Amino acid sequence: MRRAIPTHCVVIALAAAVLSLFSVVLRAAERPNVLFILTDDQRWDCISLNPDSTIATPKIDRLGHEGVYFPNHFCTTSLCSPSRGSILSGRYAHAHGVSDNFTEYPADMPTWPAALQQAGYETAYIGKYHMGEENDDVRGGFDYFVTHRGQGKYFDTEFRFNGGERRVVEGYYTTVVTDMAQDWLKNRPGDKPWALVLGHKAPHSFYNPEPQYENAFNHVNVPYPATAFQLDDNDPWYRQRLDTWHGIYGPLFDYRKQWPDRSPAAVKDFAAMTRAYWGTILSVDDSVGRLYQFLKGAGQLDNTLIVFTSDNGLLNGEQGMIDKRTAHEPSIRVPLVVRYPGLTSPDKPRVVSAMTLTVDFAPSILEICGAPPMKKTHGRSWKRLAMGQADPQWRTSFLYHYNYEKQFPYTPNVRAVRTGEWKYIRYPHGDGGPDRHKADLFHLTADPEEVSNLIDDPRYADKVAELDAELNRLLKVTDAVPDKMPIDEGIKKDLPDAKIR
Ligand SMILES: [Ca+2]
Repeated sequence: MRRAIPTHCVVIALAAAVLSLFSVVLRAAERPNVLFILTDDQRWDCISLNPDSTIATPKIDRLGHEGVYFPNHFCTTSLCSPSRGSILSGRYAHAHGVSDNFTEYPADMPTWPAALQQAGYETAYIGKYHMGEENDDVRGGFDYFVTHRGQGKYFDTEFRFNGGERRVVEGYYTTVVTDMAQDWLKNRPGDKPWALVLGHKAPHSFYNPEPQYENAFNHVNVPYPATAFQLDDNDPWYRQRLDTWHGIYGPLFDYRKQWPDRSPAAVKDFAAMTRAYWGTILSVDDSVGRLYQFLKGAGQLDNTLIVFTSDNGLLNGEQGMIDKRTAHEPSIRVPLVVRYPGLTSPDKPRVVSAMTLTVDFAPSILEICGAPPMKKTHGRSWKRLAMGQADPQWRTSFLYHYNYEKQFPYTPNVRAVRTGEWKYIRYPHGDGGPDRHKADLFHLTADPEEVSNLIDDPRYADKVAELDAELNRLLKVTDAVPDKMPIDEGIKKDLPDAKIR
């Protein structure tokens, strides 16, 4: 005959079990691992959480279906190295000092991985780092560091391992760095929490998809965007750019051999380029799926903060432009998806529509990991937003800036303010005198494709004055005054040096 267990014993046992479970959850919640996946030049509408996406990215989407999707995430400078500097430091480019693609990240500038390392994390960087064009040395803040010089290649890149030997690793870049990430996670000594930044080359130009995805989009018709032909109310520099390295009639990263070509038939080159760009992202999606399964198998999926994002967006023909750098939406909008059950339960996914920025990563990640915040950052932690709590102090506007590059003379200096409804873009000459290019004013909620420049319409004079004052305020609060920038030497037809393309 079974003996009845006294009720109070059951209650005590249950309470103990709940407490122990609670403490496990609490420990995990305090010190999650961090997997930060950083792609290069991926547009915000090239993940299928975005309903306008042509491509399907089910593995990236799954992070959002089990976590938090930020559809209004932006970079503060749409250029690789300055943006990467902002992602690591939480500061605007003028404050961290990486002002172009040839500048090293200052050795004494704090980073969130270094802050986690100091807080007891084991840290690693694997893949494209790209601050300091030819430097593949180990950088501060990382216990393990694998990178390469320059942009890397889609096939057979020469990597340098922890500052030691350089070795060509055969295979497709995206697959190779995913293998390296898994190897590091498998063979890591000790039981510290870890933080790994995985830097992809994809989908950066020149686009070379994996053979299995070379023809994945052959069936998709790819016309020029309508906005490419609606430039009458913009400053002449827009039209001067059309035939250049960064223009829609230009060489399109070698997809067009004879250029400029303004004939309608030349759209075939544009289509081929676009399909290749999309193809490279399919391999990134596979990589995300592999890492997800790996973490799941290792029992680490739910105590890891997974962040999927990119350094900047990409203009793919919009406004007649190829590449990035300008303040237009396709250039500054970036995907951001986060999965961590400490923020939201996987069965309660969340969409956070607030405007988030690259400079928010440092404060957000450190707060989620329970590490002390860094000083002098310009961003804000979105932890509360990701947990579904209101943050009445959240920004309603932000500063975007870009400095003219002699090496890429296709974009003027840019100083812009974006709100939820408006965007105002100035193109200062750089000598402190009056602007020589006409500004842009776009009413984003009515005109999301930025077709109508309202700057000359007297009905919006008050709005321009208001946004100009807000731009000046934002420059001040981000420590950008005096606002130094190069002299704008104009839009040029010259090709950039072959080594830095
Ligand atoms: Ca980039």
